[in-house]
Amino acid sequence: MKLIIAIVQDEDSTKLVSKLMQNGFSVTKLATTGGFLKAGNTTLLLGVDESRIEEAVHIIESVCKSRKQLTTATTMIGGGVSGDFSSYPVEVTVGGATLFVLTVEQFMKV
Ligand code: 2BA
Repeated sequence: MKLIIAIVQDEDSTKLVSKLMQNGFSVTKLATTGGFLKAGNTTLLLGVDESRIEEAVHIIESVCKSRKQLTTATTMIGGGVSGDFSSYPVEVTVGGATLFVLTVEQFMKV
């Protein structure tokens, strides 16, 4: 068995969980926060038989869209001598999905 850890955007999570469940995958949904944007995202845990990894990844790919998001970057003005800072908007592309596929040593329900 493998464990897929999928970090997806909140906007895609409801549709993605429904589609995975309709196709017989078990899913645990966690509310998480991205370190860079400090904005909410969703992390899904899926215990998947090795033979169904491709199918799960295909479903995730079909639902999760990449989007542009604005964040703020800060820079020092005047080489930092005056201690002044200026903020400016920066556009980043987020997603579709960030996936980690791990080998599960043991799977038990007790
Ligand atoms: P965030 O950390 O909030 O990152 C959101 C988006 O900001 C990233 O999208 C990427 O486009 C950009 N970004 C992140 N770090 C950056 C940096 N140091 N400099 C410039 N731009 C940066 P994605 O790559 O699609 O990542 C979406 C979310 O997936 C991330 O949210 C984070 O929660 C997670 N993630 C991505 N890679 C990860 C990794 N290697 N380990 C753990 N979590 C990861």
